[in-house]
Amino acid sequence: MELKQKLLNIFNQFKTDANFKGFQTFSSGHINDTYLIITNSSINYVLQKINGTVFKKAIDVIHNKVKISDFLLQKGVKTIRFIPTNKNTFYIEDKENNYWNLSEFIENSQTFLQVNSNDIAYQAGLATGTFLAHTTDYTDNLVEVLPSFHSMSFRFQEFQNALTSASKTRKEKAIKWISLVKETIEKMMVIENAIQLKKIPLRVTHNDTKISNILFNEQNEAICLIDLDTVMQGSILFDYGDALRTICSTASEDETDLSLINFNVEYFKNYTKGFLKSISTQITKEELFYLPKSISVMVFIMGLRFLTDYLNNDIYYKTKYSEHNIDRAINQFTLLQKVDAYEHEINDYIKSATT
Ligand code: GN1
Ligand code: MG
Repeated sequence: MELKQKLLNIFNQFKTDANFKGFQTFSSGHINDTYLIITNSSINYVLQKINGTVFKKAIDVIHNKVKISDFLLQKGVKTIRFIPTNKNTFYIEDKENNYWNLSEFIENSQTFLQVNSNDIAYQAGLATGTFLAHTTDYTDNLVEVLPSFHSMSFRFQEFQNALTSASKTRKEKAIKWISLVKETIEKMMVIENAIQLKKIPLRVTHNDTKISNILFNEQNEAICLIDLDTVMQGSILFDYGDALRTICSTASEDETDLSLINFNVEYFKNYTKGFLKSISTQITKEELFYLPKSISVMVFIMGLRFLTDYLNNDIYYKTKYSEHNIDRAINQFTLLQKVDAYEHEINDYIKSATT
């Protein structure tokens, strides 16, 4: 069936007063398929197909999102609003067993793939901190839709499994980065170890705070976090580090010219300022202590995941060419070196901002 007809059919099963006029594809996500549905009414919509290979519990993903959205909306906090179906569920299952959900598109909004000003970095910090500050007292159950999502030991195990079955060609191509992972992994366990020792609490976290998942208005003020697919229990250190991973990189995740990749320390300071402002009353001393380390940990884990997918012949992330995953891994490992070079400045800034 033609895509337009398919989207129209799915859209019409949701409860709206609007008529489908057309659609646009959002292409920045690596997992799900997301479309802007343009209607004849004042509201347009975001229609999303959940990738069932990655998200085995697609219905739970949608339920988690709706629960968190309801919780925030009841508090008067701006977030995405989900639309029920004519059968009063929040998902449609199509003939190919894919699950779809619909939310309102927030008009006059924009997202960025990269940051280009201190103000945007600051606003992004406010948005992440605000989300975490408002979800910290959420007590209802959330399904762990992707178990061990940011667990370093789990990701390392997956990497080792991939190594045993990887093709010779791909292993050879990745040899330098495989060694880097093996040499660095122990150091990168620092946050997971602190969580296991119960030094770091688990809270509701977003788990995918890259800059393109933060919505801004036309004045470049942050509106809210979007892409609630991975909201589940986690550490705020994941969200802080993952956000800085994309906010401070001077190049996109897909950049292959490594000379363009650096760590923008001014964006780091501005993001941190906004983040700490919005979460100052909830963040613990221990969490503050581990904030600096979370940046390199999140950059590393993303490099590790891209590398693992390359060794697995690209079964997880969407790729546009055969070396795409290894290029992304090299990009992240290059960024890691840049982050390390700013270690002292990062430590000093966080210390001064919190004492
Ligand atoms: C994936 O699909 P998307 O673009 O929202 C991934 C994140 C990674 C991100 C890297 C469920 O997110 O963990 O940080 O790519 N999501 C999942 O860009 O694995
Ligand atoms: Mg995501």
